[in-house]
Amino acid sequence: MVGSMNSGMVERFFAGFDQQAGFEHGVRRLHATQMLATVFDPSSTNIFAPKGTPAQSILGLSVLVLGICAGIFLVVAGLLLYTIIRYRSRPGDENHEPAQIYGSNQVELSWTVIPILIIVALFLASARVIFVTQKIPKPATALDVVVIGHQFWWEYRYPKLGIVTANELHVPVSEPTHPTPTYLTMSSADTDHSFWVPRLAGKTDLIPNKVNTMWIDPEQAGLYLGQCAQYCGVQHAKMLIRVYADTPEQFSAWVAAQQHVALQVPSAAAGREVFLHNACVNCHTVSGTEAKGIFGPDLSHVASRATIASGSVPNTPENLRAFINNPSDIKPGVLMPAMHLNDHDLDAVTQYLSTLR
Ligand code: HEC
Ligand SMILES: [Cu+2]
Repeated sequence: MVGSMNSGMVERFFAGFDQQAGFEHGVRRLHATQMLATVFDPSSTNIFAPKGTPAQSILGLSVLVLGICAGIFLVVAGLLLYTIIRYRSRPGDENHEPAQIYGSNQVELSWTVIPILIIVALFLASARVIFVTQKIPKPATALDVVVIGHQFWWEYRYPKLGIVTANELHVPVSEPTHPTPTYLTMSSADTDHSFWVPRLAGKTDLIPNKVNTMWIDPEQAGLYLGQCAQYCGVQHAKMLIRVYADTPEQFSAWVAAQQHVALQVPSAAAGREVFLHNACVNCHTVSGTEAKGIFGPDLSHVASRATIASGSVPNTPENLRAFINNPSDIKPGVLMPAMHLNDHDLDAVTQYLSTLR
């Protein structure tokens, strides 16, 4: 079936799925034969390639459920096929009524009791995975991160480290011999969101006035992609998640850089003035300045992020400028207004933000 689809169709079909992975690998042209490769691409959001304990146990459960369902399918479809062939209408059957059967305790009991047993087994298996995942004691080496969902971006706070950042979550890789899982304490500033990084764990909803928790323990360094999995408004689709599992050295370097007060590069003084004299300061924080807004992402280290606007576009000077000029061009429905800066101010503020490493 796949082979008969023309490759243009396949490309268009997968262009959406591959948008995020595209940043890392350059734009790829997919052909029918590459389709499977894409599905199993390690950087994709493939639920069949878990790299963390919760995702691993969910996969185990999924395989069990899929196995049981496949068994049921084979039995039902097999009986159906057998009946269709064995009892099909044959020449000479026209004037002949089949035997009329009313009620059979044996058959009725079996088709009531067997499904109940199957449901109970599936229920117990699911409950076990949920309880085991939630019960695992939190090691003293665990990292705590507060996650706040916003329309349409993620706020990450590391209370013990004094770090506030957005959209790109950095966590240490968790070696089985020296587990350093990350515990996420989650809530929402506005509406319901859902944090889902399929290769690391299941979904957890972020609900206003309620605190939910989950943990992740990526066993391999690298980038894990995810997505807000609860429709939260117009730009829900561009509320992407990027989890960077850093080696211990990378992680301490990242922490040290984030703990620094935002740089004040002399050559960016003009852009800093533009930023500080516009409404930007009401919505954004830049540490060490009077910009203390909390409605939008913290920009103290915005240049250290690989993407802007919650993973929508790579963080290049062109994209940064285009976004500040008219955020809706990149993210229609975004809650940052177009600030109508003139070209000179736009260039200056872009240059300033590019220095905030
Ligand atoms: C009314 C509040 C508001 C004002 C004013 C505002 N912003 Fe924003 N800004 C936001 C919100 C909300 C976002 C998050 C957009 C998203 O990704 O959905 C954002 C995102 C950004 C981002 C992307 C950050 C990231 O990490 O993804 C940059 C850069 C930015 N704003 C710069 C500016 C500049 C420069 C100004 C002033 C010229 C400004 N903003 C004015 C609310 C505001
Ligand atoms: Cu959302």
